[in-house]
Amino acid sequence: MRARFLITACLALGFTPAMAEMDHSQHDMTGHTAHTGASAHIHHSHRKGMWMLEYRFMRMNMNGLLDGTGNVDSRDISGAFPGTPPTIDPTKSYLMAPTKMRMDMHMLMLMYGLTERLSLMGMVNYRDNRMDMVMHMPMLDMSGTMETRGLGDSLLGAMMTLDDRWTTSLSISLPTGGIDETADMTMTGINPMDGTQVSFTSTNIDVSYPMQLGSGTFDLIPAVTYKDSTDKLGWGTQASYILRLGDNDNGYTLGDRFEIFAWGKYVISPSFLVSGKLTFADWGRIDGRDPSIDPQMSPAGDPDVTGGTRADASLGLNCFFGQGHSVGVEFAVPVHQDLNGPQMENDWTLSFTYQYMR
Ligand SMILES: [Cu+2]
Repeated sequence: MRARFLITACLALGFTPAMAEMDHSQHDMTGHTAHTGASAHIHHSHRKGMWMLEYRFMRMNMNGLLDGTGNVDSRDISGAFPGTPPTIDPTKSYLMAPTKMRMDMHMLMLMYGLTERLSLMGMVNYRDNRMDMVMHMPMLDMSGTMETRGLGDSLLGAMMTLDDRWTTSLSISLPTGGIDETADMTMTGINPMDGTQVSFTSTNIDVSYPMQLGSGTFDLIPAVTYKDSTDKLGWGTQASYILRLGDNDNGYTLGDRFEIFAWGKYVISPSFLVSGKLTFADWGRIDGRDPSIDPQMSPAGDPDVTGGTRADASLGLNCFFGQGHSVGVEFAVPVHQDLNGPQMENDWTLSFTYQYMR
């Protein structure tokens, strides 16, 4: 739906006088090559003195639980005994389980071409996480939602063009995102005896790891990108690694993460390009644990069931308009997931990007 809306918007913009006067020599395929997928996180550098501003919105949706590659019912791994407060069912590992999660990220990035070969980059992001939880009790299910929001980790980086095809980059992630996030949650259910609604509210819950906003550590991110193109076609691959440095203040370290993706794109017209991408990511378990997060409360708070591998396939559409503006959408679905579970299963990821270069 959003893609259809964008196509319509792009077509409308394409017929404005600004487009007719556009200098096409400034907007050639090189520009398209550098910015293949505005929505694809592809590292690139800029000509000397060139600025780029980018806003990216990303929504990741998770649904249900996965152990290895197989689905797990929350009933099989979690449950409570009746009473106040409810105590964990001794035959289950956890008191509650997450059923759904939505992670929203708003990223603002600024790039500047320092020399013909070297570009600098800075990025801040704002996150908004929602997690739905269920607690199975002998007679009823209680469910509720937790939410955390705030500044995430920030990125500073440098990209170096080696030749027409190879780019390397080194970024450092600064721990500006919170790792002491708390949330209130009201759980409600229907009493089967009399049909009345029962509810209770817990306040200041130390939320589980996926609900925290940052890593709490300085992270080093080296990456290398290869790309090539003809007039109409482009392709390439990029590999990156997130190396977590030391332990955070709460006594744990998120797992390192390796990611590689390959993409192909087709230039439909000076204003449009479509792209396809295949991504493979592998990330490690959390090392250590935050003493204030109860590992038996929910699998999301258990460091032992973190880490895994995932492959995503995605389709993207980019549209260029005016003088240096572009918008892009990208939709990704997992084609393979193998998680140290039970962990939340990724369902889809949608991103929207606006870029301005001058
Ligand atoms: Cu850029």
